[in-house]
Amino acid sequence: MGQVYRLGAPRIWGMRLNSLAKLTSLIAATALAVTGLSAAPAQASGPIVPVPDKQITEASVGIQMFLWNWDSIAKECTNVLGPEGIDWVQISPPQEHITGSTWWVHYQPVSYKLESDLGTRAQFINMVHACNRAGVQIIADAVINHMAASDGSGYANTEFSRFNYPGLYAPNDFHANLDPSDPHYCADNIQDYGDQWQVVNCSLSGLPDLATEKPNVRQTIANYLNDLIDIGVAGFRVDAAKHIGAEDLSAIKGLLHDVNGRPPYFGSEVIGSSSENDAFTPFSDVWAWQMPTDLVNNLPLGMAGIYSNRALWTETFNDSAHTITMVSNHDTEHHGGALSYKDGLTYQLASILMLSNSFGKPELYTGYAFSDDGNGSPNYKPGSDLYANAVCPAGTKALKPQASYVEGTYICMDRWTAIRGMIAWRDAVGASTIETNAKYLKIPATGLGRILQYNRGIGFIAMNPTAKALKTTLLVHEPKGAYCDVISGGQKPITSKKKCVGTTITVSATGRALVTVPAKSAIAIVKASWAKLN
Ligand code: AAO
Repeated sequence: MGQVYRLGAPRIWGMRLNSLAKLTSLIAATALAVTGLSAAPAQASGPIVPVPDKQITEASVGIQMFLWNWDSIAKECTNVLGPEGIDWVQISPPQEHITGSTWWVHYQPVSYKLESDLGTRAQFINMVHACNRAGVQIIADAVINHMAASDGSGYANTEFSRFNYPGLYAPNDFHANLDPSDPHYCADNIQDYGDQWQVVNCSLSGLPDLATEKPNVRQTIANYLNDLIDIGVAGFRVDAAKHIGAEDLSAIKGLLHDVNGRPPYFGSEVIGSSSENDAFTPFSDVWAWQMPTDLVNNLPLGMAGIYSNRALWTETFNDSAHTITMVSNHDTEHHGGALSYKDGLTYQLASILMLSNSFGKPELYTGYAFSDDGNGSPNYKPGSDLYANAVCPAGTKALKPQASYVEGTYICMDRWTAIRGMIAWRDAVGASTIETNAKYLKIPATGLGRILQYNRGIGFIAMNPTAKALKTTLLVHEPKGAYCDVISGGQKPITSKKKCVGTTITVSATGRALVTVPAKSAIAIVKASWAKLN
């Protein structure tokens, strides 16, 4: 993690490779616009700008950047995400969608053209290349369980009807139109989520369910995903994976091109218990669905509820090596059931807690300020049919959660000082686990007013969920010296004049420090030259 791939762009025939890449992209974009993108792209020797050659592990940090347009993500990768050590970005679905101003139009595909209100194919390619150059992998949200629930003309003018997508799918490629004697035939919506047959064969909320057991359907989906891989996408968040089913999804994965000599990364969206997710872990990661609920129910009340009976999250979830931890995602933020930017410092603290824990692969979430769930982003300009570039809060307002945001402003939590500091902290502690010896791990016994603290080898953290700063002496178990707190000091907590940017924490020869842990926040130190003064 944290490796930044800043290869100077090599020259070919006196032309910088990135200029050549743009030119090639444009030619490819034109060709695909003409062909309508239905043919399987040939396995190239690899994308023009290679995918950063690293795997997503527990030492990695990812972020979902919900409804950021491609140009804005490209800039953020170069200026912020790459330099601060973000390893992967989950982007919104890139394919053509139904028209409309709600955010969820993106979850109703009408073709696999990379033309959406988030950007053109050329802009998409440019983003992937910019992020790859910055060392940030792109994980695309792949909506492949279903198509659109209506008839009409799509964002890029593709004419479609609910069960007919010229060049891609005919009516009998959907479960609802199979012969009634077919074991996969289902013309209804899912009525009972406890019935696995319905979950896989019937429709999710009226969205026409693709017959992913059919070889031609699998191949059409694979052609789309291979197109993304050939551009330089590292992997996929598979939308509604639960409704595709593990058998069909792993078969589709088997049709995909390799990324850096390995199968592409897969994260399967299977909302529910760990046992429901078990079927997907042989070939993909899954999310820790109980975590947002735990955090929203317990964190505002104190650390005890989260940690006391949960043995550091390992009981409820799938194994750490296959679990993506989360505070929120676009569904929970909009439909409810999780902490969000509206919870200010508590939301930030939940993200700090997630980043500090050795369990799972953390994924941060950042979107835009909204007042009405259904209306989508106010950043969407109906006249232009496009998302404007993401605008983050300006100046010092960009550095921490704000009490309120103008509607449509992007939250940009990747720019918060504490989050930048914690990404660096996690990078430093790497794969080391939490010292569970009671000497190193202090779990609050009950309720408010107690600090959760633990040591992860070369790093120590203490978190205070209460609304009051707590001044106390803590046994941090780090060597004597002056440390610069990364929560208040960020990714580079030492100034050029060898002073702390934020709080200085002095550790005694016995490993103790008198600290003030700010309200709804934390202190975190690392035994490394970039964060320790002496
Ligand atoms: C829109 C309209 C609909 C309309 C539809 C078609 O809102 O009224 O019928 O168009 O015209 C997004 C939006 C939808 C939108 C859709 C299409 O969220 O509002 O529908 O685009 O435009 C289930 C799925 C899961 C899905 C989730 C929303 O399993 O895959 O519903 N998420 C993804 C995306 C999502 C997207 C789609 C899929 C569709 O992330 O953004 O929809 O592409 C239980 C079930 C879950 C179920 C949840 C929520 O979960 O088990 O399977 O998710 O309920 O309904 C505990 C329990 C767990 C429970 C959970 C939540 O964790 O253990 O079982 O609590 O209650």
